[in-house]
Amino acid sequence: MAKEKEIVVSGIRPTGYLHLGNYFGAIRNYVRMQEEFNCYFFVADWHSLTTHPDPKDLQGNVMRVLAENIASGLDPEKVSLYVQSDIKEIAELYLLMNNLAYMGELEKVPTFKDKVRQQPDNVNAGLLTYPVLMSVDILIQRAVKVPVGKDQGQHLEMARNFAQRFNRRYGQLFPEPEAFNYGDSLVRIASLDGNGKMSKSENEMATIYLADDDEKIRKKISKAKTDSGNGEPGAPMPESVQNLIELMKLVSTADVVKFYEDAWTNQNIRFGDMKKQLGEDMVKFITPIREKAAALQQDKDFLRKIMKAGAEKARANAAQTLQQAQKLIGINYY
Ligand code: AQP
Repeated sequence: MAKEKEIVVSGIRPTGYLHLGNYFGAIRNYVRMQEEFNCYFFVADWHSLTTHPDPKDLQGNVMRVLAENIASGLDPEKVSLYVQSDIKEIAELYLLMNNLAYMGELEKVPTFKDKVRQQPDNVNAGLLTYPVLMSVDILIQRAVKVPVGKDQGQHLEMARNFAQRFNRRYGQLFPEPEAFNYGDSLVRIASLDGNGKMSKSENEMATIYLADDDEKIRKKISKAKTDSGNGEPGAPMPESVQNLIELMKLVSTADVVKFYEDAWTNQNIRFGDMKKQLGEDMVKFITPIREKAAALQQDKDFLRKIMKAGAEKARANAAQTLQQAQKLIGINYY
């Protein structure tokens, strides 16, 4: 009998336009994984509610995330592509799991502490229990691998803790999921202004979106932070230059990368030329994805059909897990 494929889960919040961080941290791995694994990929609409998105924007954002994933190479025939809120079983397991999550550990999560700093007037309970919901998204499908960027590493550790805690208290049910990336380490795409990572909700000019047009891509890269000169001989490459080289490694040819790395070492790097080259290579990379995503968004019925089919498969699998969890906890009266 053929060996059963390992289960993979990952989600993206519909909080704005997808960007290079989402692509290289998450989607690129999804596309490769769809060939080898049993994949569940979802749009995390419940997760986006912590920041109170305008109800009239939400649907368009969900559709765009679906379209951009498909345009990036995800095949809805091979994976189950769904929207989180279509899987009501997640909400029930989240309620159950919240009883195994402790205030102290939730308050210590760095992303929670960041949000408290960024939005002190909106420190809601959903924000605090975000890692519990995220863990349930993964555990309910009994996933063992989770393709995510580096920013999510700690949340994965929490998912393993909750799985262990449940298994110890009630009996073995959940495998312990691991963060996954095809390279040696998890990816982090830095923001172009050198402040933190590219992200949907922050500094538009420092983040390259999959929906950006050619001119915008060129302009953003031309304004990226670089050092003013070549630095002292033998000086280590500053982070801002390293970040551009890292982007080049993702979209340019090996020759181009080597040319600019050598130019830095030989102290004759010209940042203007480097950014122009990177701008052109980035345009070539993004244009086909942007165009395909735009066309897909014109066909809402097609996207709805995909979300519905994805949800059916994801619900069937989630319902089995929830039933077992209820039984282990003792909530099985009939
Ligand atoms: N810069 C990044 N580098 C590598 N991976 C990244 N991811 C996000 N940013 C980077 C990965 O993308 C997946 C979806 O995560 P998300 O929906 O939380 O994306 P976001 O852009 O971080 O979202 P927001 O709404 O802008 O959130 P904030 O600003 O709060 O971070 C994940 O796999 C993530 O690792």
